[in-house]
Amino acid sequence: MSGKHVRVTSPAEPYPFEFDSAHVALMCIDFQRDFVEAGGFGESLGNDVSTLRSAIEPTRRVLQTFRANGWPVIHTREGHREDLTDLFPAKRDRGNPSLRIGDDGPMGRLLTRGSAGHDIIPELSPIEGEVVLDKPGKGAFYATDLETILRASGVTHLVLTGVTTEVCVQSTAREANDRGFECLILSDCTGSYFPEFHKSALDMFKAQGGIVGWVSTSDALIGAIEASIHTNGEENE
Ligand code: TIU
Repeated sequence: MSGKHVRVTSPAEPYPFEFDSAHVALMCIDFQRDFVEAGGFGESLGNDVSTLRSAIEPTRRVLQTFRANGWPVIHTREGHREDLTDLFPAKRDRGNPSLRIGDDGPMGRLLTRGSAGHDIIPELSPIEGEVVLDKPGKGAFYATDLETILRASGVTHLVLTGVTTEVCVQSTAREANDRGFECLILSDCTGSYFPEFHKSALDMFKAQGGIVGWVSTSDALIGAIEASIHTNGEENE
């Protein structure tokens, strides 16, 4: 492990979220041009993609905090092999869309690895040493080696950011919860094409005493991290 080692207690709902920095990772889920920018997969489904942009700046600040402390970051990208052999017909044809995954759009082939739309937006680009995980489904554990990566590095607590709240973020958080990981979703670092779904997904997540996990904000988490580092941080090599 490298970086600052502290215990952090972040204000959260339904009650504070505690973690040891030696066992935490930040997940940035599917911040891809295909979902966030005009001309991508999200817009091809009829969505107003501008609703997701508010999540970018708070996520950038959380990312900066994790990087400054040397804590792990995992980026995910939803998409498919160029030959589409990992694309179920059920996913390709759902909703009888005019453009399908793999078809050409303004940013290249929709939701297809290697196309410009599949890239992570420049504001949140991964840097050297960060995991970039390609996934064919909504949940980041399905058909990937995410669980192996997390267990191999001793991660037990996840801070989740990304898009969209009720689709890939929620699916990933539920998969993580069933595998015994403690999950905190940052409400301002996630976004949905449907504001009411964003709210409902987070309400469901934290209800019943945190039945799936915790919800907080970027400011609350960053403030708690900075306070912990200030009072009792130790430098590790
Ligand atoms: N359509 C939608 O809201 N989301 C997705 O298709 N994928 C993700 O959430 N990444």
